[in-house]
Amino acid sequence: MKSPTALVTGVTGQDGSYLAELLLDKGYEVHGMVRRSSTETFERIAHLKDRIQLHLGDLLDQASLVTLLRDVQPTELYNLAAQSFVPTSWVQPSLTGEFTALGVTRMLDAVRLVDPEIRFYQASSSEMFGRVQEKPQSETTPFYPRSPYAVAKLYGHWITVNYRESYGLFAVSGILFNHESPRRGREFVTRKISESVARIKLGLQDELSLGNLDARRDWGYAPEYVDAMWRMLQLADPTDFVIGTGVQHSVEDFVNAAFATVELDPQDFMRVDKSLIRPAEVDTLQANVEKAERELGWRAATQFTDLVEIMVHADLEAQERSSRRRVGGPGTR
Ligand code: NAP
Ligand code: G4F
Repeated sequence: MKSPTALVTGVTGQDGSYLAELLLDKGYEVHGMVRRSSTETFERIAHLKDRIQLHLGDLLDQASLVTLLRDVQPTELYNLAAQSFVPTSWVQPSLTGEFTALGVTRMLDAVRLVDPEIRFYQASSSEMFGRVQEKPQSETTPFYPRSPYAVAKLYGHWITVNYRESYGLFAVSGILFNHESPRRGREFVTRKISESVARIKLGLQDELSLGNLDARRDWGYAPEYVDAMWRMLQLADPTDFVIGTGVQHSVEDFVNAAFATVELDPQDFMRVDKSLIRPAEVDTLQANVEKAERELGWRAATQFTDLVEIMVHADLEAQERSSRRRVGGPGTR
């Protein structure tokens, strides 16, 4: 029998790389959509390159999506591609809308036209809760987006629900709270902190500049979250889920835990940079994961302090590796 076939958009990103690993482990034939760029962005999937098949495609280009689905004939489609960095969405609001909002419609239309039996996962976000209307946030909490990114994600969420209801597609929206790992993009706050703390420990950097230290997030470990995505597509009927740990911490908590990992005092290195404060902030996010625990049998396993340690240790190793390639190598504070 032919193995199940999955297509992952955003396969070069944090989640795409972990999802590709998970699907390979489960015996899937795995295909990834990548967009053309003058330099390759395949660092996170370099170790998988002989086991997955990559295809050119872009969320901005409807024809490329239709052709891709015709060529790959997936049974499952995970739509993870997006402009995913919130601050950039104020600088490029229209482009963010094209990728992160209309890109979802283009993908759903491709499914509808090529093969409506394809099971479709949409990467929705807890940012949609924005100025939270209820604590903690569940699948029934009203939305109040606070950035062009969150507004675009909300469109992507509702168009997924709408195509499910209009055309009977097996289309689900996973409303995921922040999830992090050593593969997290360097501009997101957790990775910015873990990498800076590692560099400070090794004497390669003097200070860490951050914006709002009071923001609170529900941070989990990314490899566990891609398992929740897969579980959603195995259900008998399509339905949406909130995925998170149910526990929240502040940015300052993350800073303190990261410096504690390397036995340094944050007060000696921390600086607040007001230019990093956002035009409109999401102050607090915390997931209500009852539905996921009940219907998916999914629960976050990695605790906050373990996540911080995983990230700081990975960045220490990465910095030490690259320093060894430089003459002299690093010192240690
Ligand atoms: P990420 O690391 O930023 O990866 C984004 C991916 O999207 C990259 O592979 C990128 O390709 C691709 N992409 C961007 N624009 C594209 C376009 N026009 N056409 C094709 N591909 C495009 O994001 P992530 O953290 O893995 O998150 C995955 C998804 O989940 C995103 O949709 C994000 O918004 C959403 N989400 C993330 C979190 C989280 O905490 N991580 C929480 C909730 C929702 P390049 O390599 O070419 O740039
Ligand atoms: O790490 P962040 O940039 O993540 P944010 O904005 O919560 O968005 C991430 O999670 C969403 C899920 O809720 C995803 F949908 C989205 O794609 C992305 O993955 O910022 C977290 C918090 C913010 O409140 C921000 O103001 O950290 C605060 N912060 C303080 N100083 C900073 C900084 N954020 C960044 N990126 N850089 C700073 O220097």
